Amino acid sequence: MSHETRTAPRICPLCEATCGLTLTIEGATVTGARGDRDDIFSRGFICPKGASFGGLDADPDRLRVPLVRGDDGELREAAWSEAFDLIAARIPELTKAHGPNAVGVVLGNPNVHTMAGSLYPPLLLGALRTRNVFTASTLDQMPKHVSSGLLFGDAHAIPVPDLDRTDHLLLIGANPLESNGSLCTAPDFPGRLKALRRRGGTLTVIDPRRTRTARIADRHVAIRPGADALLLAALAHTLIAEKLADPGPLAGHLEGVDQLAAALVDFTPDAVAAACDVDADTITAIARELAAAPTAAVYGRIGSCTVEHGTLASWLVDVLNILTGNLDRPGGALFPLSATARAPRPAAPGKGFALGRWASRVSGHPEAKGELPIAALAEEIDTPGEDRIRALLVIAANPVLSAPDGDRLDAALSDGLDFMVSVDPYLNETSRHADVVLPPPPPSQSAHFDFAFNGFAVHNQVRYTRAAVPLDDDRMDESEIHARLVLAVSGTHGAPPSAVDDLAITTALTRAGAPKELAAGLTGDNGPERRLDLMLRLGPYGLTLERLLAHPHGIDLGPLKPRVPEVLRTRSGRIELLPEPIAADLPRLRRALGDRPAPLVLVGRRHLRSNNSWMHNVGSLTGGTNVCTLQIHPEDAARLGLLDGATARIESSGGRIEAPAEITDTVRSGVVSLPHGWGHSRPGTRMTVAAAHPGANVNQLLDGTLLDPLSGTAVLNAIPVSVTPAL
Ligand SMILES: Nc1nc2c(c(=O)[nH]1)N[C@H]1C(S)=C(S)[C@@H](COP(=O)(O)OP(=O)(O)OC[C@H]3O[C@@H](n4cnc5c(=O)[nH]c(N)nc54)[C@H](O)[C@@H]3O)O[C@H]1N2
Ligand SMILES: Nc1nc2c(c(=O)[nH]1)N[C@H]1C(S)=C(S)[C@@H](COP(=O)(O)OP(=O)(O)OC[C@H]3O[C@@H](n4cnc5c(=O)[nH]c(N)nc54)[C@H](O)[C@@H]3O)O[C@H]1N2
Ligand code: SF4
Ligand SMILES: [Mo]
Repeated sequence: MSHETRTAPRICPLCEATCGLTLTIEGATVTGARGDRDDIFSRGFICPKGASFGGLDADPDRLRVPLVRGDDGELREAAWSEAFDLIAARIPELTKAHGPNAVGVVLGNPNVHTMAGSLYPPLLLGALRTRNVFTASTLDQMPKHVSSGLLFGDAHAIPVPDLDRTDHLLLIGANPLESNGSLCTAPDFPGRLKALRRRGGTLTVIDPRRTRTARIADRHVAIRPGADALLLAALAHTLIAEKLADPGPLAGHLEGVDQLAAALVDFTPDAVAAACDVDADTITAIARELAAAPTAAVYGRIGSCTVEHGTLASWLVDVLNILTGNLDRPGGALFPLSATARAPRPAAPGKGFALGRWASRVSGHPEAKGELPIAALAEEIDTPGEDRIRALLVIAANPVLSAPDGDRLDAALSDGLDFMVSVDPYLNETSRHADVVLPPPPPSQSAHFDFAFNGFAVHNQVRYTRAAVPLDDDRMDESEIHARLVLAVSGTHGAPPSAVDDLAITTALTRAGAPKELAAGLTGDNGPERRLDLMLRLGPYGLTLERLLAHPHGIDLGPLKPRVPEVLRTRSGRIELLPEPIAADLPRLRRALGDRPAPLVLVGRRHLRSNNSWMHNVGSLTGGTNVCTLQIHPEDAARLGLLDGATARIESSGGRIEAPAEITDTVRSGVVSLPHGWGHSRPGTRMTVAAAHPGANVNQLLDGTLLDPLSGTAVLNAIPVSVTPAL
């Protein structure tokens, strides 16, 4: 291998911002990363995670070849063929003996950051036909999918704020200055917020913490956690009561306007003020500002989703966009149109969105979008009975840390399974239980295309980067890993992986009603590239892979445009403002008006140099302020006799943990905050740096029973806790 220094473009896969990077490569090693100034979308922006691309890529703890559990119970390195032989021997046998639901599938967050994770899981689930499907969505954005499904008939039709053109942004439970944005793909989100203010626009942030985002806002409202649905309902109520609601051209596409007004009648600013701990005048002022702004967008994220009324809050976000005439108009909230989306069809009634077509076996949780709540994964393994999960395929997920009650799940994975596979670069808290670990190559050796995030981007654009470094001889591309997994579980083990891509191509052509001959004309070096080529050709812009390769810094497809009514897939063909499941959940919200608030509740937080549970193993990203401390307001600390740096004991109905106290007035009184993704203290992992500073697993405070009922999403914020100094 030559050791000359060269550069290569690579889209950053580390968060939803999808920045274009320029990697410096010596031999086969990435020695540097900077923002690509020519990238048509990110224009040179980079954050500390992207700048650490080289360290993350070359982490010596990354697995290189498969691990297989031997007869002695220990994991040992094995050949790829041995690993897949084992899967092909065990999974079909288990489904034959116990039925398809005996195999569970867990899909984690990085699947939306890899090509493989977008292209193959649908085929895997199609082959397995199991109902035991769990993903990170039920720790995250499932409420938004459900509300979009009900309002617009398509769970993936999620409007995003038109960040670069709006005059007014109402941002709820999101902290893009640390997270770089979510369900709103916008490289340099901080710069875009500052630009909004520079052009005379206003930013309002609703967050119980004075976050970095709140600090650059015109107005910060430190709401009581968990009360956003009430606040949003009062905003909608005010718009209607003060006759400020004006949906504009959308009016002809709405169903249920009068019913909505009636359903919200109890949620006056006065009625919700105490529960929100926000005075009625402030609520009225926010509603009036929203109505008065030339254009405005309401945007809610984690703090509005992973809460008891997550689906209602997510629904109300778009109700406000609709009532103010901002949905589907420039400067408001619009539906992006990505290059691989299905080409727009003429507007027509659709099939609508069904919830609860089946239920989980043990607790009877309704499915949403074909998924069951990941908070119920452990009980589906450790509760005896027919249809119990006996084998588990875990792809890019670490639910022992990311989901409620890791201790129970840890025990279930250890004692309750006949067979487990992990597709993961690390031996961590979850993958340590696998019988087979299949490690994907580091990102420098993988191609990248954002199938998911282009559909949530604030500007229509498309970019593709091929692997920057050739694949090591003993590694396997993640797409090939996924394709072989599909073959292994479906009894066609031994067929070439390209057979999976060919099947996907034939299916896509049939579905699109396109001529079969198109398949022969596809270009690309491998199956995933040919599939990408097909999706581009069938897509709304009629692009090709060849064109994309000719534009290594991307192709600008223009600002977001109105898409109503073409985007709607409801049965009525209109926006259904008050869908039945929402109406049926509103009495629960009404009852919350009378709840006595818990004296102390816990919320989460993210750090710019961290990402969920898997980036604590890179030295340059850890330490400093990126630590697992319990943030607590000085008044609360004084009342509880807690000193800065002292160990605090945090207890909730689901469990108890300990963490050092960090006294700070950035959290409001009555609120404490812990980050998630910590708790790297279990034996049998291979994450040296992370294990040296393990932190505490905040999700051990939860027992998995607290869910947003409509979406099955775990309640991860606004959890009643008690805090005491540890003795
Ligand atoms: N208390 C609390 N809990 C939370 C949250 C919170 O705010 N508070 N946030 C939730 C949210 S939003 C999410 S999305 C979930 C995330 O939950 P998970 O998806 O379970 O967690 P991650 O830490 O993202 O784990 C990703 C796994 O993928 C592996 N991985 C990394 N890169 C790759 C790759 O290229 N290929 C493959 N195959 N694997 C890879 C990592 O090693 C790791 O094991 O956590 C949730 N948990
Ligand atoms: N650096 C970094 N970036 C990330 C991640 C990461 O772990 N680290 N994770 C990625 C993932 S998977 C996701 S989903 C996104 C998430 O992206 P964001 O949603 O922007 O993430 P958070 O920083 O968790 O912001 C949630 C905010 O909600 C506030 N909050 C908590 N409870 C409530 C409440 O009841 N009401 C209101 N109004 N606010 C509340 C919290 O204080 C917090 O500031 O970030 C992504 N980007
Ligand atoms: S903001 Fe996100 S995509 Fe951009 S460099 Fe940082 S981690 Fe990568
Ligand atoms: Mo997430």
